[in-house]
Amino acid sequence: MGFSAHSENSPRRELTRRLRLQVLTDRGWARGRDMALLASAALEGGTTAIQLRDKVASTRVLIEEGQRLRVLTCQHGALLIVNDRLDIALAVEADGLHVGQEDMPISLARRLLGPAYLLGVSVATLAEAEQAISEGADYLSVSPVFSTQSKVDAGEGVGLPVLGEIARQSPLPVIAIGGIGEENIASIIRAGACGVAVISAVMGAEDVTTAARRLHMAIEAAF
Ligand code: TZP
Ligand code: MG
Repeated sequence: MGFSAHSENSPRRELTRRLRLQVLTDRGWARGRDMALLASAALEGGTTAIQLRDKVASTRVLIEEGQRLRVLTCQHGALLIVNDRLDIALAVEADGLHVGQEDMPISLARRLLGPAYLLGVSVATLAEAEQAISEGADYLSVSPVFSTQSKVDAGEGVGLPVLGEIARQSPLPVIAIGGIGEENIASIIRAGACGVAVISAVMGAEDVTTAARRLHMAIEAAF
């Protein structure tokens, strides 16, 4: 599969469009509901990328879940990104891998993935952004922009000024994650992000489709 930011068929504008609304899977917020059903509901509401993120599931379960998400994302023309696990990204033919600062080094991930996979990198400073760009990232995720309960070790939010500075300096698309919901989405887009990544605002909702639709509309309205 694969979705290259560098190939002729996938110009940056198309990548940017598919980074509008990224929803991360999360077992806690799912509260026992089936992940593929939740993802399907989120995609119905206009989610443009699903990120498979699970720190506890077995490799076998991750592959099964990833394969189901692969089918769903293809049906909706959405991206499938895998958090941290390069082996799972390859095994399920995802579009890309997302790594944080404590995960596999960016240049090594790029080398193992080859050019056909997207590589997203979480950054909190301009220096981290510069390093990610020089080592082969395709997009940056400023993380966390606001403080959040969804990631225990996320730390304090870096705030809108840091997001704005990274977005201004970056030649790559920049999205934002952490504490984002309908109420602050416009400020994120106005600061320069091309999209957002969320957990609780969609995965925590009773009506996941409506939650995603409202976020998607708020993003589009902010441009
Ligand atoms: N990385 C930085 S913040 C975060 C992750 C995975 C959690 C975002 O969750 P929420 O509920 O959208 O704040
Ligand atoms: Mg990580």
